[in-house]
Amino acid sequence: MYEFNIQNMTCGHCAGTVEKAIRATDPTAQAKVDLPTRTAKVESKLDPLTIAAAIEKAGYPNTFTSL
Ligand SMILES: [Cu+2]
Repeated sequence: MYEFNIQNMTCGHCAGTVEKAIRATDPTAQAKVDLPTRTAKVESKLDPLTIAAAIEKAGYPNTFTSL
């Protein structure tokens, strides 16, 4: 499980866009996007760098840490 800190995720629309980007990259991913803390907890078999790149491509620069 990885926690992504996502810049610019300021409203529900943003959170939805981030969640869609994650699911489009890995349909089997478990993703919990939390707007107030601008984070997403993601359980995925993919390399977290791949997830991070997809979130960034959707317009949200981010960093991640392993949980
Ligand atoms: Cu927004």
